[in-house]
Amino acid sequence: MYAPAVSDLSAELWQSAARVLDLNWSGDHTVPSRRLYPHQWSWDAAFIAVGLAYVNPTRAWRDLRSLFEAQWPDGRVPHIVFDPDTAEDDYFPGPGVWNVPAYGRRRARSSTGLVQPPLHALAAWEVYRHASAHGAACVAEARTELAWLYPRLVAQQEYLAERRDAGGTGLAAIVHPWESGLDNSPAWDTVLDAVPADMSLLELHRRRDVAVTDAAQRPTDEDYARYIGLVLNYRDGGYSDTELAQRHPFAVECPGFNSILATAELALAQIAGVLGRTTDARRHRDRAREITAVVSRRLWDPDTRTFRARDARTGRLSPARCVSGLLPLMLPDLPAGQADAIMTEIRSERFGLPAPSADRTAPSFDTHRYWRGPIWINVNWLLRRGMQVHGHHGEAEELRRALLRLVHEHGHYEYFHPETGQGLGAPAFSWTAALCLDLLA
Ligand code: 2M8
Repeated sequence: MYAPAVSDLSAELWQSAARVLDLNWSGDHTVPSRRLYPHQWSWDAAFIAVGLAYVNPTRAWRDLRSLFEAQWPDGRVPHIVFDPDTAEDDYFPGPGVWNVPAYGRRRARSSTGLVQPPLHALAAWEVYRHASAHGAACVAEARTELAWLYPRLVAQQEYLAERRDAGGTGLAAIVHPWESGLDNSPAWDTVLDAVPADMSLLELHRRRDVAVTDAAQRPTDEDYARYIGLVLNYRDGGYSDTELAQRHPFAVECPGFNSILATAELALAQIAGVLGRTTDARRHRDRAREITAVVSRRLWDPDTRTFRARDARTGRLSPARCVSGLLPLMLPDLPAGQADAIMTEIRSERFGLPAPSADRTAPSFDTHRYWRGPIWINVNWLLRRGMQVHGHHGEAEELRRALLRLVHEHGHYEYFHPETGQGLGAPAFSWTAALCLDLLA
């Protein structure tokens, strides 16, 4: 294991982060948190691999492989892969609700039918990039793993580009707030207003999250009634994406999700280059530019000079300013005027560094409730990459230090109070720990 030259304080943080990842290793994959999320989550696996690249690259590859072994024949990578050794009651909604066959060949692990932001190509590229620090055997392993993953990563992109283009515009639509990774973000409020909240669903199904963590820090029962209603509608349609906008009440183009989709194409271009696939590399770069152009045109609100989520059914932009609207900063081909506008928004009283998950000045801002205000390390890590892409190195460094300070003072929590820094949600949270390793390196 190699550790960078760091101060004592950083050494302490490095060790505690590595310990969290060990604690959450199941023997096959890393869980986000033992109590709250006892299965494997899709974009968590990507963030976790970024951190494992420093302390245990073999495990990073195992995590990604584990997830992709549960990939559906249509290319979708499920948002949760269930651990068959975990009881149905340990997470809600568990495998019994989703009723999905186990696609994986290695072990019978069933999954959900939803997806999450496709961050895995970037993660695979990062793990590969760091392999040389661990020696020749590790480089050889990384090449084998990249070759195994590449066609699967391409299939994941094709699923999103072809089956999820609900608006016919060239962007991928999400069919559930869970697919954004930013579950109860105010970005979905106006769309969800039109989705019935059938509270009787919560009599049939008992929430598990509020039994193991503070309900004031989680989505509300009304949110959950809508979440479950959407799951049942998508499930009962056979998880089909045909005529989504007509058949399903939630089809939204999220600026964060689509910026990650384009970033994945850029990472795939790098991977294709390593694998000697020059024509494919060029195709991935072209795709990244195409997606960027549509994000720039379709999700931009010229009046407020911000990016917003768009309802693919009505064509309306969300009125809420959220952290997802800052993520197009990750795109190198974003027009300079739009990148500058994002930086202006970050520096404004509405956000600041580290960025909270939603506009601090909005009436919906809630310092405790999950994706409606608290600070999350993962989206700030993505923002920092965006700052580096657009040459804002001073602010990227300021953000890096602020994130490390937050975790050092308060622990490896799932999210943090945007005013006091208090740790919220689950302690010993995997992506917080994993990304700390990257921020320290
Ligand atoms: C949260 O979402 C899950 C549902 O997928 C939940 O609340 O039960 C989100 O923060 C999501 O982004 C994350 O991937 C997941 C596991 O950490 O938890």
